[in-house]
Amino acid sequence: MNKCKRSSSFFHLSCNGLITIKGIVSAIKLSSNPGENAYAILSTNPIGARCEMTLELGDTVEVKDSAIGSEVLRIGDIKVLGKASKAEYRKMLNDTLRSMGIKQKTSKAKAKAITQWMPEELSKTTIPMLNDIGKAAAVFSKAFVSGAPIIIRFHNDCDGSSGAISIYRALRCVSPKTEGNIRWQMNKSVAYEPESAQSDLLVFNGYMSTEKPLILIVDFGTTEESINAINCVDGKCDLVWLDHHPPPEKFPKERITNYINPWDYGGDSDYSAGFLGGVFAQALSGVDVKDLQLASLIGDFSRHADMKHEKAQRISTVLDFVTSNSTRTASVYRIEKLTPRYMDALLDDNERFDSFYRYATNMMDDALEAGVRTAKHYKTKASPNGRELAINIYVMDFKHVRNEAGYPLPGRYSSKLQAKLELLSDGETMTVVHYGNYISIRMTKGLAKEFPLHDIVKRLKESSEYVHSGGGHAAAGGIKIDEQHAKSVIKLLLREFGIIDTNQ
Ligand SMILES: [Mn+2]
Repeated sequence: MNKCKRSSSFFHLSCNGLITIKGIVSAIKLSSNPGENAYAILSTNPIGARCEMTLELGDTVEVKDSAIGSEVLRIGDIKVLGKASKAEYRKMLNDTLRSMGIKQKTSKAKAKAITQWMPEELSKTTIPMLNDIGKAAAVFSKAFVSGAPIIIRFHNDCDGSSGAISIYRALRCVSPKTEGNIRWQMNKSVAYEPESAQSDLLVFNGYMSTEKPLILIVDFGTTEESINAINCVDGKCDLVWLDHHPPPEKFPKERITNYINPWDYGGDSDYSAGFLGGVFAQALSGVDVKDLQLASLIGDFSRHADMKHEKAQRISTVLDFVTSNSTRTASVYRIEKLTPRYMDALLDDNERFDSFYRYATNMMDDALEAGVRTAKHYKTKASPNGRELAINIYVMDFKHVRNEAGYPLPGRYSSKLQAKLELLSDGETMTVVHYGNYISIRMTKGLAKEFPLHDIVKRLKESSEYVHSGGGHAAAGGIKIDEQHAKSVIKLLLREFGIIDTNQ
């Protein structure tokens, strides 16, 4: 189902009549025992293996074709020919990228294949982006084919994971025989945290590589809270960032090797990060990931979402479920390590996929029912800019739906509950779900236009010491508060909308 171009490799006939392939040692995963080192050998048929002899970075080697694919290269399988010059290395890198069909410039035909099926607004944002996506894909590909360590951090939701799976599929097409030195890390925080940056650098310390290590971030981190982490990795690796959250003024884009955000190309947050990840994946390999792109729009409640697309809708539910899943879930649905490989296999296994879908749907339906039943409903009016708005505010305590399985998670649950409450209310609607030290807020677009979440958070921060920070999109986000003072913060929030008598 995933059409992709396989790479052709250039074999050489060496003087003793054996078919060999020439390559350059481009990365070494160091082990405390050098005999256990793992090598990446850059060639038009990239090799990843351990070796009976110790190799050095930059060694030009000749490997017997018959040994390619084996875990350990035996002494007779490989010969060191000498050190590669810079020019030889560059040539090998470029030949490799070319043989895999990776180009920095997106051809007209490729641009057409990427965009022609898209809804007009999404394609309008995508077209001016393709140049920079191509550059980012080239930076990424160089690290990938040369085996430099790469850490891919994706947000733990449908949007982030659909982006990651798309990229995983693209890489499987680019290089079916080696996965490079990639680590996939689901990121639970909305920021790129300094601790994560430290841990990434620690991983990189375990490698030597001709190309810089690389961090790829998908669907989170565009917030001032990431600045420390950006400072921490600055200059030590390349940073490729695919996100769609609105960039705050002080966000240091210029320090990020390739920062791609639809906001900079005439789009907005309704252009989901999974959709963007899909475009990136297509730039890498031409792989078809439309289902995942459509699922990401549904998962992130984008206005471009096609809710009638059944397959995408199901994918979105299952990805939402597995990314929220906790180890306390019933054993059949328990997930130990959530990687794109695991998720891709799940999406491909019809029977398991259906069973996950039904389980998740039932749990969500029960939780929504409990939400509608227990939410407190306040009605109010506001006239911003002379326009009268009827406003419904629903306040709900997440304890009524929290369960052993950890599904649904409060953030996405708030979005679903908002959608349900919108249908039950006249006028504009806001859903406020509180749990622990967090208040999650969702609004209709009309309400968010007049009262963007950032403004609400700012005003609450000014009037209460219990409000620590807040963020997200204009119509969806959250506030971090003092756990003991949730009620008083909600009271203040309601007061902002003229609701005084709250019995909160
Ligand atoms: Mn997203």
